Amino acid sequence: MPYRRTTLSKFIIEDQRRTATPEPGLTSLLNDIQTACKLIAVAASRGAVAVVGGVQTQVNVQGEQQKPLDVIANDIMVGTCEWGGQLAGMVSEEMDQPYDIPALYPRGRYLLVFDPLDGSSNIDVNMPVGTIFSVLRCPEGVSEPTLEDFLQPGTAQVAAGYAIYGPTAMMVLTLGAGVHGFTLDPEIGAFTLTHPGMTIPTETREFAVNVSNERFWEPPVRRYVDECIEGAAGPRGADFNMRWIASMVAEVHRILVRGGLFMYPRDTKDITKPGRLRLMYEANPMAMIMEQAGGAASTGRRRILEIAPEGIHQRVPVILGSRTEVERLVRYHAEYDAGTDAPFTTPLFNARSLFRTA
Ligand code: AFP
Repeated sequence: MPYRRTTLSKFIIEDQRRTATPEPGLTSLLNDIQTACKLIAVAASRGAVAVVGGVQTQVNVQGEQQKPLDVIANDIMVGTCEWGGQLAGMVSEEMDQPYDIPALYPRGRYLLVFDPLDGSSNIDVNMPVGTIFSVLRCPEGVSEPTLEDFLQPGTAQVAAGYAIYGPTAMMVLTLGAGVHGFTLDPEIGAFTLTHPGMTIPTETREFAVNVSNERFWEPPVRRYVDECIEGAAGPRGADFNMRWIASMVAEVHRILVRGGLFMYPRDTKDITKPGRLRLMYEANPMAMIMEQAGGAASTGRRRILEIAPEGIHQRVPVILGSRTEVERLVRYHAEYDAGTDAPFTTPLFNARSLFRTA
């Protein structure tokens, strides 16, 4: 009976009743975020029939040329969440500096950090994109947050989640007690609980990485990918499958549903960037979701959630997904750093290790 379904709004209210430490205002903020995601879902679904003429795009703070939908999605997130009285400030991938809540609106006790449209290079080819968000507490007594007030580790997140705009629009959310998925029911315009208690299989035979960057990777990453590609004939003794959608939200969602490993590791392609993905509004929210679902998220050397941010647009290496595979990669990095990693050879990428080169 569809009217018996639990909507996201009902779920959040009931969750707050259950928790020993309710977060006043969080329900209202999360409802504003879901409204924004519904609006972005409509904008994304309209594609080329939505005349987006007149949308001013520019090269953003990331050095990336914005798509019109990047701008539209950012405007929707800001305009939907700024007025409710729950936020003291916002940070977006699309805005150089933190966004101050206009004086005409009351300020609240939370900070919202988000990537309004992740995977936007997929928009023109009609592939899945998404919105990623992270909710932090504004420091006690602060109503005019500075940039430094946003620089909190991922362990400080109150809530984290994403919306994925694919064949169906879904929201996946964690409030610190598990991960739950909600599917947008277009007939009633509500996200309804369809995936309660999502957990990631600890084992997997599927990995996702942009292999075109192989020559820029560190040896432990090459070792891991080489072994996956060697499959049953190699040290892993099993064949692996590979995926790469170039949309982190889609990769993470697939991993939540069936397990897997996703990584955008450190590479030397641009030595000024320690990774491609941003800590505050991509790595941290996804890392919280991974851990809450029984997975793991690491830079290869550090638990992502424990990193002390140095900048709101800071980039980090990201390795996340099924716990045993993340732990294997962490071990490979440790062995490499200690100079004890085993020699490995593979006909695919030639022989490379600390001990042999070819
Ligand atoms: P865009 O939002 O610029 O498309 O970047 C998406 C992303 O940050 C992440 O979602 C993908 O996993 C990754 O970049 C894809 O990077 P490559 O284009 O280098 O494969």
